[in-house]
Amino acid sequence: MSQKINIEIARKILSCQHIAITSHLRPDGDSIYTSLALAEMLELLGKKVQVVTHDPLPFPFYEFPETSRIKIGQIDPEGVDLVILLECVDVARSGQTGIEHLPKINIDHHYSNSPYADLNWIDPEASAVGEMVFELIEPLGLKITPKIAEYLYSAIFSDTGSFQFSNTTARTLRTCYLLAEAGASPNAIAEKLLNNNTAAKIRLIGRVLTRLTLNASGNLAFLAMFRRDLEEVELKEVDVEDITTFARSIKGVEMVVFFKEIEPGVFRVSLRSRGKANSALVAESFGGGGHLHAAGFTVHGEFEEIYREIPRKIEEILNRDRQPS
Ligand SMILES: [Mn+2]
Repeated sequence: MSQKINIEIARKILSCQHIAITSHLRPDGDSIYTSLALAEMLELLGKKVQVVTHDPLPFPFYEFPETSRIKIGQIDPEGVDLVILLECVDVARSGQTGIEHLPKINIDHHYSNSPYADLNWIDPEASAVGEMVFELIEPLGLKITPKIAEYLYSAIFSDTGSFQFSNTTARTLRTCYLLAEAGASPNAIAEKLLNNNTAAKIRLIGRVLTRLTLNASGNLAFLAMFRRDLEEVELKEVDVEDITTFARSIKGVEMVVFFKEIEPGVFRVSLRSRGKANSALVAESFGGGGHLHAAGFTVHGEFEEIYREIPRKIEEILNRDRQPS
């Protein structure tokens, strides 16, 4: 199945001249580096290429020189004969508004049942969309250059949480083996993507971690971050993932509940879990949503009250979910 569709997609790409590549709102390492790899591949074929994302790139990606070719905003449809959408469940997810009339290819590794493009390649078994785009190199008649290798490896490294998440498979490692052989440096990429923090961010994490609490049974960890924390270390934004990772590494902890003050009286609650603890189920019961191991919701009210009520309710939901039915 996937064998055929990648060849069909390669054929379509070869027949086009001016190709726009876009990905989803709030771009991440996979969507950014897969876009760059694909752009590199298409330019080797002599295509005219634009890479566009609706939203600005998050830290640390905007600091890397190779990402400066990504245009933030809308695709310029003038002369474009093909749009490739990476990891977009529908066109709306790309934030692009002027591309309805253009031929489209949809490449995604998230399960979906809305094949909205002219060619749709959905492979939920792939760890990253970078792992899928790797499978276009050969049908496009290309060789893996060191640059393509670096970009695709970076995409996969990002989306697998440095090969730690459950999406990491033999196929992932085989792909990365071939990319490393073609010139991607596992050490240089890990250094670049992981060890690029500012001192301010580490101080902030330190402050937030001093507030860590656990419930009586030790399976739930709670963290809170207020706007004054960011102000005091002179930071605007911080990646929630980096903070919850520490709490999630505690032995016995199944779920981390991270309260982040958005404005006075409004908190975004991020849930990160492992094993059977269902983050989506908890988030949905508070009007939010997400995936099994990562979800979130928003609450309004005084922090003291929220911090008394929410943990108790989450415990109830998880206990109920564990009852054999
Ligand atoms: Mn991805």
